[in-house]
Amino acid sequence: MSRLDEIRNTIKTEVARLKESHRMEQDVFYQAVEEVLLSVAPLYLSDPKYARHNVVRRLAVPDRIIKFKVAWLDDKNEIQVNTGYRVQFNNTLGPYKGGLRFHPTVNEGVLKFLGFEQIFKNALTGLPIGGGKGGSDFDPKGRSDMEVMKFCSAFMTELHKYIGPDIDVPAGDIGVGAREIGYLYGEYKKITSRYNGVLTGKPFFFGGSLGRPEATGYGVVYFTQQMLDEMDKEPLEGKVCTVSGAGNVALHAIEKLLQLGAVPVTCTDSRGTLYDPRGLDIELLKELKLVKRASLEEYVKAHAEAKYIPVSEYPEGGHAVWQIPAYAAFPCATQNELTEVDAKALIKNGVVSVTEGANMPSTPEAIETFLKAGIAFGPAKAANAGGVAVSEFEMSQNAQLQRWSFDEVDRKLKATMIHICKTVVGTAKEYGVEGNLVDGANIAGFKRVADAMIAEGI
Ligand code: NDP
Ligand code: 2IT
Repeated sequence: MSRLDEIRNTIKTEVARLKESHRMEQDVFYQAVEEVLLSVAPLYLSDPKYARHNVVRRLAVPDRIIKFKVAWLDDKNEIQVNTGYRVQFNNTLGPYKGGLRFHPTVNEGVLKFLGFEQIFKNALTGLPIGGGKGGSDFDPKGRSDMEVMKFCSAFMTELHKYIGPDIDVPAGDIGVGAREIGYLYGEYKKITSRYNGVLTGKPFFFGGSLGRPEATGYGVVYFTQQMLDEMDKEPLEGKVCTVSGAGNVALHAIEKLLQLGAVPVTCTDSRGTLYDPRGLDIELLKELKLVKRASLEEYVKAHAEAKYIPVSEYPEGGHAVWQIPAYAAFPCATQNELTEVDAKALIKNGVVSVTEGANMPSTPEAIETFLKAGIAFGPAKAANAGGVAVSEFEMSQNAQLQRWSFDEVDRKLKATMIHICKTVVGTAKEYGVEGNLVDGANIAGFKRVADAMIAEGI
């Protein structure tokens, strides 16, 4: 083969790889779409108007996808280039609302799945917010504060054109916390000279809401308390719980579980699982993950009774965290992190409830396994809606130039989670799928958006 043919072959292989990865990118989006559409079949059966108005087609295509280049200078003065996105999915119920994710796995398909889920989650809160999501393939891990700041500034240089308090209001997600939101907001103000509620999850001293950092994790636990009550199961007090993730959602779920007298014994990061059978030391975890940004392995140095299981020792097709016996499980890391293998292990070990803190953490096979076994299963779009609900409270406070106390926010958050749980349980019953909160959440969220879309015309 000539050198020229060799080069052509390499190019062909690369194009095929790109094509395949583009196709696969969308898999996670269609996984989310299929789940919602299968759930809403009873609604379609009950009222032909949804088919007549072609609601599915109109909901499954985002209003627009904004994709842009983010060029920035790293600490070595070398030029780095990332891709930025904002998927403005649906604004029928209010301004586009949803987080920004900074993670190397971010691509259009991931953000479409997250934006699609966000429409129904936001609808379930009963608050006036539409659905959107954005982010970048930028990896904040190992980057200095200055590099994160420079990236955020470059990202906002483009994003500011498309957002606004009554247009689209981004917030945090994986890799985006108060630090990143602070830098993004600083740049937005510099460019626009506006001081408004364009982002939520802001640090408290420039307009953030008390209770927003805690909201998703606390909300997940409030939802679980209500779900167990509705399903006549024993409450969480004194019960062993397993949690995955070690970020914003996981740490605050662990904190609330400890406050209630439950015993959370695990958390995970991308490198491994930490298991402390006596119950986790939340102060140490916060110090390690939120301040030092260190590995969970460090925890064992202070608590010799704890065990660290690296990813290399995970079971085939599963994850160490879900092999540990628990009364209640809380997947709070990322999508598809709880597989059928994991679901079977949890059930074998007597799990009673599973609540999704992350977005779509359970695979479709795992969900089916839980539902068949009669496990109380709290789906993400209902159970983790506390974060976006308090984001909306932040928008309200900003619009009125007011500040609510932590207790007021927490009270409203709890009321919202109870309302969502009752709605989802009630909807499942009304549509003949009692106890199936996946269908209950999808039908209730879908119906609210679909009815409003129909009322708006084409
Ligand atoms: P953080 O960035 O604060 O934490 C994410 C955690 O998950 C980290 O411990 C991270 O480990 C781990 N993780 C991320 N990706 C992977 C992976 N591919 N494999 C294993 N572990 C991984 O994010 P959040 O806590 O904010 O978000 C967690 C989940 O909750 C996401 O699904 C998010 O969409 C969802 N969510 C977040 C809300 C919020 O308000 N923040 C609201 C509702 C849902 P490591 O540190 O090693 O990367
Ligand atoms: O997935 C989510 O709900 C979030 N990342 C929070 C979105 C928000 O706007 O607060």
